[in-house]
Amino acid sequence: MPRTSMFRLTVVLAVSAIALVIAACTQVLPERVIVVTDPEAAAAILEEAGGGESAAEATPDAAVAAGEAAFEEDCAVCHTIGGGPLVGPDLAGIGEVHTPEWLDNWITDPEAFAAVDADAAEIYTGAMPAPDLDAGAIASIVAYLESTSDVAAPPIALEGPRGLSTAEFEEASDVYFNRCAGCHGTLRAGATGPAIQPERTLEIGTVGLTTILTNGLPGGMPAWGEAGILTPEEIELMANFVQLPPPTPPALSLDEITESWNLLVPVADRPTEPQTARDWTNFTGIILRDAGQVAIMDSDTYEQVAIIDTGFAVHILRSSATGRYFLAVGRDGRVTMIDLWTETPEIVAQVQGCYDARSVDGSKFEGFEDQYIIEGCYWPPQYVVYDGQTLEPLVVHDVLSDDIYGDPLEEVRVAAIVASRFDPVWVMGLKESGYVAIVDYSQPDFPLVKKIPAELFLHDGGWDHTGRYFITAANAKNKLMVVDVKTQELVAGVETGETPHPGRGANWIDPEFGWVYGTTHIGEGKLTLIGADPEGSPEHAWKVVREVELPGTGSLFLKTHPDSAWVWMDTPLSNDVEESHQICVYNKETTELEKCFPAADRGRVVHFEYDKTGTEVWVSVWDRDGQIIIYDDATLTEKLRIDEDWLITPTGKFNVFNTANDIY
Ligand code: DHE
Repeated sequence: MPRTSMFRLTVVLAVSAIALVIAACTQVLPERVIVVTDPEAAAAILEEAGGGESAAEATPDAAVAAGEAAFEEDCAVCHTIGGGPLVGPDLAGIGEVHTPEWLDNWITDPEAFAAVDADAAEIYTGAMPAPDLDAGAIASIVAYLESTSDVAAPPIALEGPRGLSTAEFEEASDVYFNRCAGCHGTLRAGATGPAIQPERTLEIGTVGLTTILTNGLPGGMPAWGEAGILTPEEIELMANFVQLPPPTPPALSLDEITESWNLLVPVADRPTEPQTARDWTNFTGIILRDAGQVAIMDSDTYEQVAIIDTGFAVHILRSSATGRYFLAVGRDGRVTMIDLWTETPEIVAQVQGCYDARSVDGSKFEGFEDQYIIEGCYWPPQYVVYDGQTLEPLVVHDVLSDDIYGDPLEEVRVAAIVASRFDPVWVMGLKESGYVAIVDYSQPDFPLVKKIPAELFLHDGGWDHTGRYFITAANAKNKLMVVDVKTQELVAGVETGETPHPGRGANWIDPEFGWVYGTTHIGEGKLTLIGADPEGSPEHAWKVVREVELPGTGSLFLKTHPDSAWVWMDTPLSNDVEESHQICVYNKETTELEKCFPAADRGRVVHFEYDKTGTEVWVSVWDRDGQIIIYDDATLTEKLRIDEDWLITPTGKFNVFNTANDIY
């Protein structure tokens, strides 16, 4: 029970407000709470949660000293005592608000305690984790908190942002575009990350925002400051910028897109057969993200065949249906078409259809190979269709609409796009509105012919093994959504774990469940397999059939090959440096994790691609001083490490044969 009601009210309000803000930051909604009034039930739940011990066995002074050390080690990242709020509230005087027993139960397991205690339920948001500490350590922290009861918390300053000069505003807009917009949205309305419009950010305040930007948050918000990516000055700038109303970037019309179109080599001037003696179908394109380049490698000889200046931060490569052209799309919305039939691969056309984009693909249906190209925009909310040989812009279509629940939107981003082999259609995920949309390229004007309600915040995804089902992550909803493109219906939404991120995913045959589709997760260390064999194993189709624990969170990509015994997985977004260097390999036959091993001493080890024969796996060391490591797939041993100056921030890799044929 509260000891000082006035004080309690102040602190609880502050705690609640900050806790709500944290919930907003991590997109964890306040839990729905059942208040248990039966003391025995409460005791049982707490017992199960490991709580219930309330006193340190050491002498009071020793307990306080031990508690202070434990607090510094485990709590001070989020809390101060008298230093003002960080990610969590200032705990000055908390001993006046709650009894030691209450604090002990709360620290031991906030979630379990919130289920049985009304005061805990009031402030529980899901943001505070149960610490990995034994009962004695928790009791000593409580003793320390009690000992600081006379420390006064400074008043919480809700000053609002400082004014920014035009130059500062522009600089902040650039940083936001490069670092933040992908997850939080151009208009900051949220998607993979939470909404960070002024109504939220003003509540968090400059100090809170600075702390979050510096230290990150559980669930995927990077520690921009700790990681050395943003300087303290940039963090201060961004903490102020995000409290101001977001600027709305302009539209981009078909005429403007056409103005940007640059046909460097007309079709008549291109070779009619390959001019290279190399097997160009076994070329692998490597994105050199921060160099604004794509390297083309000969995967037979490991030689670098060309370095192409594509421009700003290429995100993905896709191969045209015949494989002849690599299509690169940059964050700045520029599409680059690279011809692989020339003696040395070269750019034949470029165009900018968006200010911000992540996806591109070609037409793959029989009779339409290499005829059309689609680009999906993050901003403006539109897709653009181009001629498949020249990149001449043909049409622009708006995708802005209400979301699947009827709520109005100002921003809808085109996320993953796949090209069907069974129909003349592209299938794309519309992030904010939650629709899977189908574009028919056999019709004049390339209309969006169907919008299938799926789930909000669609992100990445790919085909099942048959190419009939499009499986896409609603990653902020922890689900994979499955759409039958033949019937144009949603067939399932499957909860797989915290923030699934399949990339294009991986398809293989499980010894017990038949065909499965796998995803790893950004938010937890787990490989999840869902049944993907509705004909051979209908009882397991689109259900979780296996979960395999992985050491380390922050996985982005997994990959396999029909002839491989393994599934390769990365964990580049782990906040643990060692884990961000590791590779984990799953054994398809034993259905167990075969091994995890460190692959590099720097950067982040990310994204896999096989060579055409499916016998070698290429992995990137994503660093200014980057590397490509090539493993023998049969033995899982390193075959070659390419460590050359031109390997600046290698990220995605795309083998022509595998990409053109959707082998993953
Ligand atoms: Fe990606 C795929 C969006 C961050 C490397 N990324 C995709 C796709 C989307 C997407 C929608 C699917 C395209 C398709 O299939 O048509 N990515 C986003 C983001 O919004 C996000 C979270 C933040 C951002 O601002 O971009 C983001 N992505 C990253 C990275 O940080 C990575 C590792 C490096 C980078 O370039 O920024 C990265 N994304 C990739 C790669 C793919 C990808 C390599 C393709 C995987 C494949 O095998 O197909």
